Amino acid sequence: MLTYSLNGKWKMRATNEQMWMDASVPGSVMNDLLNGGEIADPFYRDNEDEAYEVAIHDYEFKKDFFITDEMLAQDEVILRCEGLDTLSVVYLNDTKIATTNNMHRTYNFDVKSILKKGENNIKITLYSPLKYIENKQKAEPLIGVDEAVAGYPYIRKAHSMFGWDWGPIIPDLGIWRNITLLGWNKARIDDVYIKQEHQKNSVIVTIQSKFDKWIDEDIQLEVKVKSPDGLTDVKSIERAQKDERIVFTIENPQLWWPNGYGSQPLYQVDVEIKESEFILDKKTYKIGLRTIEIKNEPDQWGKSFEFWVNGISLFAMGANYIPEDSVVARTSKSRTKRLIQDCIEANFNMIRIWGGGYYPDDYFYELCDQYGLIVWQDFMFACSVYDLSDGFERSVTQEVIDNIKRIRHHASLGLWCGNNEVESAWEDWGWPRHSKYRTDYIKLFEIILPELINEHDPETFYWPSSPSSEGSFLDPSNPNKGDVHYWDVWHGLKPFTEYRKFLFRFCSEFGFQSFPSTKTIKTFTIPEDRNVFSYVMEKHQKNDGANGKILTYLADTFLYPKDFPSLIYTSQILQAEAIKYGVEHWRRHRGQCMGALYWQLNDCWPVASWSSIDYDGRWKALHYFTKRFYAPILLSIREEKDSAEIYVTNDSLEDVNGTVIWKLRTNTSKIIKEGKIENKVSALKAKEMKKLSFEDHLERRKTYLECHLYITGEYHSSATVLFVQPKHFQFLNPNIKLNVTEKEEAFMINVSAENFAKYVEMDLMEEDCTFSDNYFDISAGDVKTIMVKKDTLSKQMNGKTFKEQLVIRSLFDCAN
Ligand code: BMA
Repeated sequence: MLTYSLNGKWKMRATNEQMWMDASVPGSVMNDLLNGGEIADPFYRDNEDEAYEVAIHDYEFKKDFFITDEMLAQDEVILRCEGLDTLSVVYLNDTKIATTNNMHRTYNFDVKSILKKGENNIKITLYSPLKYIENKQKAEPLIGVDEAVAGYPYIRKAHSMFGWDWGPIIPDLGIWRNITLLGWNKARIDDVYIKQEHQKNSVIVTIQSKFDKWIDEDIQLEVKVKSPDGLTDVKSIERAQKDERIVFTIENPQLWWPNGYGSQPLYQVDVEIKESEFILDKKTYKIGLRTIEIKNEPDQWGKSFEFWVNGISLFAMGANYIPEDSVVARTSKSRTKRLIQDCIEANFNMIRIWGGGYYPDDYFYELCDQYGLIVWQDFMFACSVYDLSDGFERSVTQEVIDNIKRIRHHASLGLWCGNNEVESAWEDWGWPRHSKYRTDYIKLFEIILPELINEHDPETFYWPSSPSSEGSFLDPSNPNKGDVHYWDVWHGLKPFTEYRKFLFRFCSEFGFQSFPSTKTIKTFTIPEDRNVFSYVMEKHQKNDGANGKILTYLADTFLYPKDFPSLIYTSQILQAEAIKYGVEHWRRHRGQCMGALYWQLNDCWPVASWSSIDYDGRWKALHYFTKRFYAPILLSIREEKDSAEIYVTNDSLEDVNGTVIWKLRTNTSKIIKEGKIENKVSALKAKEMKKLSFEDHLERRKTYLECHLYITGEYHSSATVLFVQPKHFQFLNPNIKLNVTEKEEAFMINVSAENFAKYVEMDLMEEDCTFSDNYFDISAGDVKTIMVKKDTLSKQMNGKTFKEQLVIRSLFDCAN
């Protein structure tokens, strides 16, 4: 096979302009305009408005390239476009070769007869998505979310590019993925499907390969399977037919496990077609040997929704993923890698790719395979009504086939889901019951998509919508069946104590907003903007009135913050406490509830949102809390007015002996009462260790309960609870002390306090780093050691020592 990449330098201009400017592919118009200094950064202050102007125009991209005889001599030559965003016409040597309308598709165009020896040129015209949807919407309006430009459901382009309740309106356009010429001689591999059948101590792996050939001679098919230890097994067929199955039996397989349950060994599968030792075409896949099943069965509570991996029930822990950047060309492998590593660091075992963005790149799934993150993959439909015209149906059918075939072999792929919130929207959002569109819904998500899954990836479970109970508009938000999106806390303004009223079977969305980190805010504001109700701060808040909502919740919980940074900090603590409240409750009921995926992991620009990591990659308090509340073994306290139930949830594969040492303490950390509880906690179970009653001892406003968990004698983790809202607790000045020592690869920080300190935050003045723990509580007399690995430091320390850069505060400091 011959490959000729057309990525790299191109020229670009608006069709109403004369001058061509430099462009880079993969990329986009916005990206090129930014690089060329033609527009200001759309993420800065209120520059977003200018982005809209950009997308009103049509653009053309062009490139000259050189073709050799060798390429022309191939039997087949195609132009492969892995991402055209979105409405395009493609010309090769001034001949129109295609019209496209779906950014999610991979297009292959036969170009053999159009290419010529020597100089060739390609031109791609991209038409304004805004003009297109405006016209469509005028003719026949379709319902969608209010924050996005009306008419977006008409175009197969990431919905959130038109705006969302966390995203700016930047409907960029361009050649957003690889563009390549591919040539084959004699034969080429068309499709490879890998199937696993798990038996007692072996896995039967069937590799089904289809190929095309243009010669009469025999073609040899060779398949190699390389184990994680490097042992290779080879099988071949001398006179291969166009559709062949080769079967390997792998004895004593090394199973792939999600993070927290085991390791992630990967096997490599190489498929080659040859003619007398000459390789004509080759494809390589990395696979993991595992089973993933979803138990969705009637039981005493309703209908379960549980992931089972290799026969083990898994409590799903993770978050919802949205596109990483509103200017897609600014994403990078290294940023994605860091994000996935941050998930692992916070003990995730699952990530849900939300249906309003785009299908991630291959490397996203490769990282999930490598680190053990199960992918819940939505198809790209969300919160809207769709008109299943013939053209739309053809386009999404091909989109779905392209993406199933691209993604299906990944070990991490756990589930395909039809859409985000379309079924529940039809039932709960008061949409007019338009029967043609309701029928279209059933046809697309309950007939066409499951049939396509059945044909191309029958091993993977298909779920019609998130949330759903049984499909077919049958009570999709039923708390006792299937998955649930729970938004009464936040959108419904209910207090987060409300989470405890529900034992959902699987909560695939629930969330709470906070502001991004102060350092991130500084990147898009000038000092006068730094007030949460300023024009610029409200511009960077896409959920209507939500800065006020944060303050409403804050008023219930904390004292009025003394300054802007204190408000940012308390907003993050509030968010972290809210999500922790829900997750700990659901994990205490492992069995009935089997998953919690909070909304949302990341941001696509600097914004106030539900994310736990902000656009600049900074961990909010929530991400540090997540690391604790998603720990495989979790100590949690269910406090009531004057009592507390102590729980240990064991999501490891071993039974453990847990010892909890508890201390009821005053605000000076003086111990009022203490005790020890010992109990065995079985693998994959939650246990109430003990209920403590404190009626006689509780001076509520200055008493807290602290628990330390030891597993087989070794310290594991701690937790504290108050018995009043923090705003009413009588905190004393903790006078926190730090002692820093430098080791070869890390800084060690010993933290101590004179009185009880809550939510101790550590930060560096200018730089960034990851702390081994943050936003923790500390009692007087204790020393807590925090580690900062030097390789997590963002850059040089500007002449200051690490200690000089270190800043610390606790809740006490925010109002004093
Ligand atoms: C969920 C998501 C998104 C939305 C989020 C916050 O419903 O599916 O559509 O951004 O809530 O409102």
